[in-house]
Amino acid sequence: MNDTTLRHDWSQQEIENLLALPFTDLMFRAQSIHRSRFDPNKIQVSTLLSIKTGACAEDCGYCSQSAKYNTDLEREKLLPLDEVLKAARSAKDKGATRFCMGAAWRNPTDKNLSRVIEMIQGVHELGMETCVTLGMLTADQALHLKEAGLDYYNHNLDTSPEFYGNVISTRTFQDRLDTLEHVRAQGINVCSGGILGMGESRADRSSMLRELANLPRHPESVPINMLVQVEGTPMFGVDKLEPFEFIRTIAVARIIMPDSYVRLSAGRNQMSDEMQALCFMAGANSIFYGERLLTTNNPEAEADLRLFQRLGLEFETHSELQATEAECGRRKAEQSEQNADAAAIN
Ligand code: SAM
Ligand code: DTB
Ligand code: SF4
Repeated sequence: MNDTTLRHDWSQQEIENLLALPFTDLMFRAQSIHRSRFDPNKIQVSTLLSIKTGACAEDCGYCSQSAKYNTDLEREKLLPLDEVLKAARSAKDKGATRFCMGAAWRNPTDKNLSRVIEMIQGVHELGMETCVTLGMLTADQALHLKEAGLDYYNHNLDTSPEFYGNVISTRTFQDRLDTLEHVRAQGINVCSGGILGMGESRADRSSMLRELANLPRHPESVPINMLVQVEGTPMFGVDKLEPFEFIRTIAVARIIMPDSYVRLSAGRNQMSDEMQALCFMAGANSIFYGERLLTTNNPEAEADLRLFQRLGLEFETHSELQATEAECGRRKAEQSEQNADAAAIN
């Protein structure tokens, strides 16, 4: 077995050992793996849009959109199709290759899902990849999304199973795994990661990464969010995570999920340029681009362009993205076959 074999049997200790490596050793390992799989100077770019904002029934302790907390947020009903397509066109013109639509739902109703399906089809026709994040899905709803041509479904594990109860009480960790299973069963690409800086321990960060890497197939996209502290939520004012610990976690995600895009997700607006550069060196190769995430601010597009220019980084084009996805998919399929053969022999 070499450093780039896709493994699904990581132990907690192995991951904690990686996180504890001397920083330069960890970065070197992550960067070496990154270079063996990806062009290290290309970054995949997605743009986010909140298609339904606020008044969510869940109690996620970090979230501005939960109806349980008083967060000074304007609620919005599901956006009309033309408004969504206008935003997608503008994102495409600015160089985004994927358009991600987020809705503050515990789960979509079938009626709402059909409206989202029109959005997915419209964005797809513009020549962009599509991603939606709508909360929990049934197997049947995942099938409808697949039939609509959805490329990615985002559903984060958020944190470790051990820390989960400190963050959310209205749905379980297992609920999340079930939704991911429905998405995977339909052959939709999985986007799943979590949030750091919620007061969790290093053991929790290891455990979350272990859960992600030990899924039957690694998520194609792994967003690592730094908590954006929102006034009025229970997580507001929690001790900030040490920046190097965040970078280490990105590096370990890169090492244990070598064929996945690792997204430096929420929280970039609170990071220095130097910290972001270290995240890219640690193997992050995807970002959200555009002034707004869902309800909070992201760096200005101009500022990102300047940073990219200073670092010699380029946006990955649509055709480059598709070629990389095909290559990563081929390796994953090959590996699954090898794993099945090995299991049959044992
Ligand atoms: N309601 C859907 C759900 O929870 O699955 C979709 C939208 S939800 C906002 C998507 C993800 O954004 C969450 O799972 C969480 O990981 C991330 N997120 C939300 N608020 C955040 C914050 N304040 N800081 C960092 N990440 C956040
Ligand atoms: C993900 O992991 N991060 C994005 C996306 N998936 C949907 C959301 C970040 C939200 C940050 C807080 C906000 O803007 O409300
Ligand atoms: Fe609702 Fe999603 Fe926010 Fe949780 S993270 S409160 S499910 S919008």
